[in-house]
Amino acid sequence: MANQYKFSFGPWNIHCGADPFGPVVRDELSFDEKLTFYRKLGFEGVQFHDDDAVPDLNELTPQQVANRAKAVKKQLEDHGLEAEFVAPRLWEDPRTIDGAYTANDPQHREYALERSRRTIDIANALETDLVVLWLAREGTYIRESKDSKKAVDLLVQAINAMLDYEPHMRFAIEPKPNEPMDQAFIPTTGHAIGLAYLCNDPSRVGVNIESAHAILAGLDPSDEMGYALAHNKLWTVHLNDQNGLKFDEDKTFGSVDIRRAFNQVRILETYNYGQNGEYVGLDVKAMRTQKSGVSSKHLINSRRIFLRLVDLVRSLDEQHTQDLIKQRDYEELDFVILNHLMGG
Ligand code: 3MF
Ligand code: MG
Repeated sequence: MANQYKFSFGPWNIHCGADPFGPVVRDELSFDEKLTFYRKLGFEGVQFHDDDAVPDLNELTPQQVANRAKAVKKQLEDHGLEAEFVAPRLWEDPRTIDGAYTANDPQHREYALERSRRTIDIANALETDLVVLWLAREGTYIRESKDSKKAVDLLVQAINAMLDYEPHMRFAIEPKPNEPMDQAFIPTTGHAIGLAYLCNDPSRVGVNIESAHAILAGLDPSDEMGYALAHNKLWTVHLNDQNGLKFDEDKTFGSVDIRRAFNQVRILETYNYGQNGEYVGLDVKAMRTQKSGVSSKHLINSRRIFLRLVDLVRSLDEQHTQDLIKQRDYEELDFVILNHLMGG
């Protein structure tokens, strides 16, 4: 049976184009307006930051947070959508300036944990069993400011506390080597999976692999996916593209290196990614130059490119490929792949 893929994105992927050097350039859409886009664009899963679901949650009691999240669950149902995951937004509060779970101030670490408990409550109310941990500020601007051995111990303690808090929840770490930090403590898939095995219930700790994050670490995203698949820990993906080592660009999937994108789709397809309900998540950003009204093309195009690449994976002459591997004729294999990608 050929794989059927389900697609997801987060409300932050429809945005008004502000960057660190300039203000918004497009109309801001409300959360409810954004929800109307999903089905139209071919998506059924919504990825959430905790405060995408419950704005200003720090001002609310845990019961109020859960009640508001339940109302969002109803909103999703009205649109024929489901929540894929919820992620704690641990990088904007003054108490996470020096990191969240690895902050040097114990009160700030306690804030991060309490906030994460609310994230888990929201995930329960939205009826998803997946929390994504993008460890945005768990790292350093200068090496001497934190102890990297202690940082790993603190991350394990924090994840253990979350595992204890909700015995059904799974946690997918989203590694990224830099930005906003100079050096992140969990920069790659290998680091994330190593961390998973240090936790009390490794079967509930996996990864979310983002193409651009792997590229920023100088790695091939499809190899990172293969590594996670070998550990049964690839629970979601953030597909996009990245043009070299610069700021995190979140470009349309395949737009920089179509062969690199092909190989990501190929490994997902080969190992039946999605068979346990995993989504194809697209963490892409529209260019600042795009006008209001046409600012969701990056999403529709990323999905189209993914599906075109699925067709190319399926139509590749596997027998021929295997014969060339047997003969060790990798020059010819190189040509066969390029020719296939060029429609040959
Ligand atoms: C940063 C990211 C984040 C995460 C998101 C969900 C804003 O580079 O990729 O997107 O994906 O926070 O975990
Ligand atoms: Mg991401």
